Amino acid sequence: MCGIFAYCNYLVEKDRKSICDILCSGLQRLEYRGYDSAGIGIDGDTKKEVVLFKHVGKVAALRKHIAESKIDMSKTFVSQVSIAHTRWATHGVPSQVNCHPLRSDPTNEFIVVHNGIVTNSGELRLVLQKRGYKFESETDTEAVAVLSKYVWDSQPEQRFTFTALVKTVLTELEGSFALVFKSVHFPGEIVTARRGSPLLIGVKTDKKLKVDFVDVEFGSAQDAEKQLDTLAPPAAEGGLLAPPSLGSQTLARSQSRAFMSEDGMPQPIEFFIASDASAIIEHTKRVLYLEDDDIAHVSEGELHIHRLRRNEGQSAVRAIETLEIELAEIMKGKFSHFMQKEIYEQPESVVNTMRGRVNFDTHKITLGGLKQYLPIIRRCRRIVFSACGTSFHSCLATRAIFEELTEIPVSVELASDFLDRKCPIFRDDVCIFLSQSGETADTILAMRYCLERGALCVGVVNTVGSTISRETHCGVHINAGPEIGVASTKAYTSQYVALTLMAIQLSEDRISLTERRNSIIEGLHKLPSQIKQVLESDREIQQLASQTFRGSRSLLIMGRGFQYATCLEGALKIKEISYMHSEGILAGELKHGPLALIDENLPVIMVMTRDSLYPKVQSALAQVTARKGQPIIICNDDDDSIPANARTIRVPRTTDCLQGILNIIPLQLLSYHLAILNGFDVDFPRNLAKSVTVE
Ligand code: UD2
Ligand code: GLU
Ligand code: MG
Repeated sequence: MCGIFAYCNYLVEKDRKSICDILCSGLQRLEYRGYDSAGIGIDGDTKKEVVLFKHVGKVAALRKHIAESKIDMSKTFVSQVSIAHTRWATHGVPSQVNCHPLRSDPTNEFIVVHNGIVTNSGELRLVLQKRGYKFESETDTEAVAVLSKYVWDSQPEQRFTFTALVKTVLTELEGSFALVFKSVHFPGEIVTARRGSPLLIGVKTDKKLKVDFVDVEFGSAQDAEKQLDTLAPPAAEGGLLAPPSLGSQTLARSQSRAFMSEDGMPQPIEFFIASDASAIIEHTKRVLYLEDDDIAHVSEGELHIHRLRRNEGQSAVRAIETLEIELAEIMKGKFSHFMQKEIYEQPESVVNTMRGRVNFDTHKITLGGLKQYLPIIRRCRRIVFSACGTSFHSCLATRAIFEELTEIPVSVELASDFLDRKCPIFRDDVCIFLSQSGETADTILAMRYCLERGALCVGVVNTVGSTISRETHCGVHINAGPEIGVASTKAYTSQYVALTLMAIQLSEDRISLTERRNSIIEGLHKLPSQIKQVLESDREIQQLASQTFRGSRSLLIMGRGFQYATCLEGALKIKEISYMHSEGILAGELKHGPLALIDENLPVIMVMTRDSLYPKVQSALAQVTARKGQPIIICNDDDDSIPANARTIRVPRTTDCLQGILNIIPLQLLSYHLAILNGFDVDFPRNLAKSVTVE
């Protein structure tokens, strides 16, 4: 989820200080992505030695830590490889030992940096521990490092190539990752691989490269099967029993034509591996993007790309492209602002929230952090949610499904008001605290108040190691990845998903609700592709913003039931970044006051997706149109009972309790476009801070 950087020089002399500088500058270029700690792994004074430097906090602090060490900075290397990482913790708090590179053992035989989540690390860890391997960190990544050593140790003749070894390791991993491996057994070599997390390789030479692509080397189908067979038997211990085969040793070798010099002599070359181009562009503009399941091997000044097997219709080359973009452009990708980028990340971030927790085949949910506490939570007399802002809305959005599935009374509190009221809290209450940063002052105070009163306190946060994460009895990390834009978008949808998972898990002992739970899990399965579909209406929403709402002073958003939270959250987004007054209104409350505002001029959005309350929202619509209001209707794409002259925003249909995740996205986009039209700084709205650490 965070930043990777690696540097390989071949026949280009560098002293250790320059190498450390290149690594730290690379990491600094990745800082914008957000992170909590940083580290590097470089060659020691002998070929069989690797040295690690790690530090919690900023890269600047890591630099200082390196500068203060006793290591000889003037030592020169004609060829070497080194790796670096900025971490956004998902497994284990930010601490020096959890910081990457992670190592296989105290002698640093194998070291690894990793972005993403290895979901079966728990099982791998158990199997490896049984075989006598020791772990020192709490990370998922360490299992990858230790597994590398296990594979190495299991071949006494040690005839593995580095690539074959990593291939064997990769076949055992589940989850999503970008990985870079370095080993004392393979000095001067690096292997890197990706599955679901971006990686690219920059190439720098004085002479022009002969060709502008690299051949992909495929394992023969037979070979791949042989390898998978030997590892696959899902014996009691998870398939790690069989000795790993030599796999790709017999791979067909095609030359990487690009790196041969004209006269057949080795030529000086440098490679830069990174999770995004911002860290590479100052060194070279020539880059090659890896595809999922590619395994790249850098050694002796050559780059080889391997794959386990060839898939139908897959390209057999990777092009070396020339980047013509500016740094600022790379950081935000094709997006103009972080907020926009984060809105577009939602198909992936919701998957990260579910990763390793939802089994779509067996319809089973496992939130590791709650496991032990489920019986206590199920027995409680009520659930009290406390949160502020967007987090508060995610509680409101999921309150109904909590009540329906658990049949426990649920209240949702704004943390500041909860404290003002000195709300009575008892030992048999379960109090759930939501915060993206885990540092929201009001929510922390509410948590401490409940802790003092003996209630079970549960956290739902995006930041591992944050105050709420540490001080609650148990909880769930939403794993949405760092969010840079002040207006929360992907964290909201991830909180929503995490809370829904929690409600489902709490009710798993209720047989009568099995069908209901399964239909929600099916809905979760389709969510990422449906979010993508909603994002396709961006252009229309942009038009709507410029044609309909521009210059308006105020905007009302109405809905009810599951969609009340959508209205509040949509209105908050609009206020927050476009500075336009906006109000979310419960449609049931219309005739108790807000109807007085309606005329032909006031812009209104009605959230009217299909659920059991649809007829009631229809009647609210009638009340509004009867007052000459001309609402824009957010409705399902298959809904043909919307009045023909009404303007609509169409969204795909999902289970009622998940519909809010799809419905909020057009409103996020709308707020974004309104802010742009008004000329405001979307990522840093005036008067607001990303995490509100004061009361
Ligand atoms: C956890 C571990 C991971 C690994 C994995 C094995 C972390 C961050 N995650 O991931 O290391 O062992 O299990 O399957 O180390 N918690 C709170 N308050 C909060 C949020 C979380 O107390 O606000 C606790 C939670 O009860 C659990 C731990 O922190 O004990 C990790 O929570 P998680 O949601 O990351 O759990 P999981 O199972 O996904
Ligand atoms: N899951 C790994 C960890 O918690 C990697 C996180 C990242 O992508 O930075 O250490
Ligand atoms: Mg917030």
